[in-house]
Amino acid sequence: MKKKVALITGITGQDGSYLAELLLEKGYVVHGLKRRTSLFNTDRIDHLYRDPHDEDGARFFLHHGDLTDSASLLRVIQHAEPDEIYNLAAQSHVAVSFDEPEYTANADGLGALRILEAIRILGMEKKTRFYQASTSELYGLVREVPQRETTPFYPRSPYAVAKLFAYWTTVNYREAYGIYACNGILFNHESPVRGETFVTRKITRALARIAVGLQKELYLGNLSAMRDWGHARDYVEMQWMMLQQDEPEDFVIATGEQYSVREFVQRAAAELGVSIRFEGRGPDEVGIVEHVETHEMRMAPGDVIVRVDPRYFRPTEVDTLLGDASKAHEKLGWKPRTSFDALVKEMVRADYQLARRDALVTLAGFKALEHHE
Ligand code: NDP
Ligand code: GDR
Repeated sequence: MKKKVALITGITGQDGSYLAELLLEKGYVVHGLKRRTSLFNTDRIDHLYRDPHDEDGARFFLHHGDLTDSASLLRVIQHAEPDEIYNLAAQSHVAVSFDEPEYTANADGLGALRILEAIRILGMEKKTRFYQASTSELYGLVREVPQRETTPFYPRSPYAVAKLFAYWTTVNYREAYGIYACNGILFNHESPVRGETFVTRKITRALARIAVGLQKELYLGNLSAMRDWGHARDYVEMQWMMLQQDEPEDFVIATGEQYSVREFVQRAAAELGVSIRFEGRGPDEVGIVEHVETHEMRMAPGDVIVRVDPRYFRPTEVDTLLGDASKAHEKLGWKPRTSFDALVKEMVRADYQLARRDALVTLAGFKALEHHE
């Protein structure tokens, strides 16, 4: 039987790496679109890559291209002839989208349109299925709790406005041209390979580095923001499931549980055996170490290790998000497998290993060098 072929944009990102792994496990031929960068950007997928010179039957291919460059998209889609396209590429940082609104609109909004147009221009409307990485940020200023597929949208950032354009373009191309095109409205999902500037990873990485003595404090923005956090590994499975149905539909993917940024900090610290209490309000709030269980930690009761820096406040904030994924559960039998506690534990453990390695190199390594001289 002919192997299914998938094209993943954003393959070098968090979700791209988990999805590529899943599709390769399922026997797919996987093509990925990657940007040209001055430094290597394939850390997350290096373990999947096989040099085509070394092996017959390689099933994983990378192509240079960019969502802002129609010609590159046309070329790659024409070459790969994919049965499924997963459009995961985006300037995905909400705060950065306030600094780069035009670029964000171009990549995140028009990017989806360019791919859908390429499918049309190449006459692949009946062959190629399309997944659009839509987001809970579409709900923004929430009008209903919890948020589901029918909840009205109210985007609160250039990122969310761009994603709104892509959402409706996907719906329109489905209705106008009969393309099998779906939106996955995914709530926040994290993992040990989450980008280091998103709040969960920023927290687990910083606490781990404070624990080994590489850093003193962690600066955060709005500690009261509430999010519905799941695990990326569980969510990419749903991206695939959405493209295997008889009819294309849009689905919310979420855990149905909500925590604040402050609670995430406390849970992550607890994983290291440290309890933290918060004192003060607004920009003056601080996180203070209350108790430390093990001698290994470079922290002591009374240490202030978390501070608020208003630089991280957003011009318009999304205060609270909570998803209702019952449609995905009822129609596709999907349920998240990883609990909040298990997610935090996995992230903290991974970052603690990295921090210990860095500490060894930075502290012990330099000492060894000095000794040598
Ligand atoms: P990441 O930021 O980790 O990955 C984004 C990917 O897009 C990277 O591979 C990046 O390449 C690539 N990219 C960025 N700009 C361009 C461009 N102009 N052309 C081609 N590629 C580009 O995001 P995630 O994996 O977390 O998210 C995947 C998708 O899902 C995104 O569209 C995001 O907006 C959306 N989403 C994410 C959620 C989450 O909680 N993670 C929730 C809901 C939606 P490079 O490596 O070179 O930077
Ligand atoms: P979000 O994720 O904006 O929800 O978008 P992020 O982790 O950046 O922020 C979550 C909440 O935490 C607050 N916050 C901070 N955020 C960051 N990044 N850094 C801080 O120091 C900080 N302090 C507090 C934020 O204000 C916010 O309320 C993510 C991205 O993956 C999007 O691409 C995706 O669409 C949505 O999730 C669903």
